[in-house]
Amino acid sequence: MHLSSTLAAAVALPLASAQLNQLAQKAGKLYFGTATDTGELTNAEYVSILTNTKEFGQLTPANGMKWQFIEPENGVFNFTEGEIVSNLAAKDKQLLRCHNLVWHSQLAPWVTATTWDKANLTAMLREHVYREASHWRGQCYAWDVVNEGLNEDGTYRSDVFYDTLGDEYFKIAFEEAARADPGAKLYYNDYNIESPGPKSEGAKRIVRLIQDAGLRIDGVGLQSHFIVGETPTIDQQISNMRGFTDLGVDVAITELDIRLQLPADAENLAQQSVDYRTSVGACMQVKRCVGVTVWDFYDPFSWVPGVFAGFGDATLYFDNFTKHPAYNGVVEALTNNTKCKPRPSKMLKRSKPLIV
Ligand code: 9MR
Repeated sequence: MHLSSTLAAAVALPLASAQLNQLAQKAGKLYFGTATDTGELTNAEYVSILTNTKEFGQLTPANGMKWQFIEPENGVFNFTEGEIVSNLAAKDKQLLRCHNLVWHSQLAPWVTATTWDKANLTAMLREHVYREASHWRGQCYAWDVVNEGLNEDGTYRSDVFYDTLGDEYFKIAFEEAARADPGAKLYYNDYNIESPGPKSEGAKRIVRLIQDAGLRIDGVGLQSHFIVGETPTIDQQISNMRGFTDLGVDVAITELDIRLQLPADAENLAQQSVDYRTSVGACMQVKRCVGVTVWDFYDPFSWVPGVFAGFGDATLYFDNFTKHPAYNGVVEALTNNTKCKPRPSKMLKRSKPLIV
């Protein structure tokens, strides 16, 4: 190769070969990761990207650790489905976000079919959380201990756990998870808590509930299932994250995807790129935002088209494995915001001068 073309290639290399986990770690984050699911692992091209630790340093099983798989009958535990992704992560030394211990959805039918009282539901819940979390002891970087326990107005969601135990069920779940796996970071995880508002306030109330009970909560997971053109602004996302970190917990973007109204065109893909850059950029600006997880990275494996008619193309890779423009939006966020902007000092807000 001629020297000048070698040089040109070398100059072009950083962006062309930029890979997300590598860039995230270089910028001081713990990981850039993705959700994945067992049925997807027969696609060789998909798996080669999934297991490339320069691209993804963290995996979340999208389904395999949910109650319906783990305890399909009362007292009968089966970890096989969850182990497929946890073993894959271990093989390639990827961090594992474990998802989830308590959720109103994807429960085993017997849980909702049983009539519970406080005593027997407490015992059953303790057993479920302890057995599941201790099974993966030492393997989970983080556990989503309770998932989606809030209504949109910030009040607690009515479900089998809340209706019988009230907010006590959060404490039970966090207490057992901490006992079962002292090394795992324990998270509350939800959607629509990515900008300030009543639901985000509800999530803060949960953090304080656990802390005031003398129990451990380490983080809040911001799912971040967004719509192109409707993503909260970077300032909203940053101030929201700081609302949580001010309580002494970490935050993470745990399920990022940004769906567009099909068909994709130059305009909505360009906006999607801006929107991905905004969310990842917010995490970059907040020191205790530990990392970003996308809710799968390949359009055919996204949950979006099955749930939102007319919407899709929410991830970073198209059907043919070419990258969305949004991939570069993420790269820009990971490379341009490597330093955390200093926060305005609390001292400046003092009304009276400090007497020394
Ligand atoms: O990606 C998951 C999909 O395969 C399941 O069908 C769906 C069932 O509710 O759950 C999806 O994952 C959800 C996650 O567990 C919690 N937050 C919302 C996610 C998307 O629905």
